[in-house]
Amino acid sequence: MGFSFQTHKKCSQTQARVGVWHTPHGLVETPRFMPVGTLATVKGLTPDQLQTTGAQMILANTYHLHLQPGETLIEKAGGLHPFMGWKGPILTDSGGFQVFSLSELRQIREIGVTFRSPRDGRIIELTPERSIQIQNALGADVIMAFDECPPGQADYATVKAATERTYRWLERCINAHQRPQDQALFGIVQGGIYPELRQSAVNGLIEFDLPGYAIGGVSVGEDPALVREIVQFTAPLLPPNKPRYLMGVGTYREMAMAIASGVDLFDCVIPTRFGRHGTALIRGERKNLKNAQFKEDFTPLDPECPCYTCQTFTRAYLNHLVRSQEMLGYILLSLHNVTELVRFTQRIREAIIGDRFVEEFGHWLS
Ligand code: PRF
Ligand code: ZN
Repeated sequence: MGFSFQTHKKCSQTQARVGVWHTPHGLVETPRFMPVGTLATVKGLTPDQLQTTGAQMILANTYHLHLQPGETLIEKAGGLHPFMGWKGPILTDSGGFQVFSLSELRQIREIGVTFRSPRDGRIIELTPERSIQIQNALGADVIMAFDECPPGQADYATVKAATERTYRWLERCINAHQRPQDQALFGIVQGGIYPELRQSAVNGLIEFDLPGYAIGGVSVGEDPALVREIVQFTAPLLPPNKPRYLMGVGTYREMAMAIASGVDLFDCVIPTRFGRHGTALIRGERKNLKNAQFKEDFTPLDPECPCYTCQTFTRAYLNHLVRSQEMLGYILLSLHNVTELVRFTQRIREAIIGDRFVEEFGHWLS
């Protein structure tokens, strides 16, 4: 019932690898994109629809679920799985990152972070222990360490302090974790744009021999050209026999590049956020379905896409729905977009197996 990760195939030209990861709620075939279900719902999609996208593991957020409806209620429901009706694996993020991107009056101290609840103005404290306690109650298969992610432009001294604090917080997370048998605790590598800090963060993390490792602090406002360098430097430092997860990154180019560096898992809100804004992802491009050019376009979004949207509806119909602000339009686009990004990682997986990764996806790697 526990966790095991095997890599079955390595690319001969890059560090890309194909793996199978067993979790208490089923398999994750890597590399793979994970859709985001912040509030215990991947917005707009039922679990049945979500399953048809090829998604295996999905994400939820400690920060949001603690505020609403609260982990005590979810625990009473039997945990996130029965509460939301998703039978596959789930990962929860630890909350610190969301406090910093979403809350007011936030303060960070050695003990943890405090912030004002956007719901009722109450001051809330999240510590490493509290985050793990909440995640133990939520009951996801994978839980994340409570980390400090400084902004992308932070100077060396600031990032160094945050990276060292993240290490001390990891130790507190490990000590607080009550369910190591059925919940895998992942450590998070911080270190910003500084290779030497990334290296010392990795050295600290691997001491604990955790069941998986994440790369955090990427795509947080630093020069986008540096994302690639950081991931290329950091991913190969992580133990090869454990899953590697690049947090909050999910564009085509960044995923292809990260997979080439040996990353296995990704998450991003792009497919559902774009869906809600009437934008379709089609083979690497973004198309706004509101556009007049689709008004009389009686072809599917992508004739090769197996999703229900592409198998059933035309661009003209989607154009009509989006222009009329009908919710079905946003649902159908979200369904397609999630399918498209999961399928992108599935196609890469198949290409690695056939030793055609660089040949087929090389244009994303330059
Ligand atoms: N830490 C955590 N969650 C995250 C990040 C991080 O650094 C990022 C950065 N891309 C996204 N989500 N805990
Ligand atoms: Zn589709």
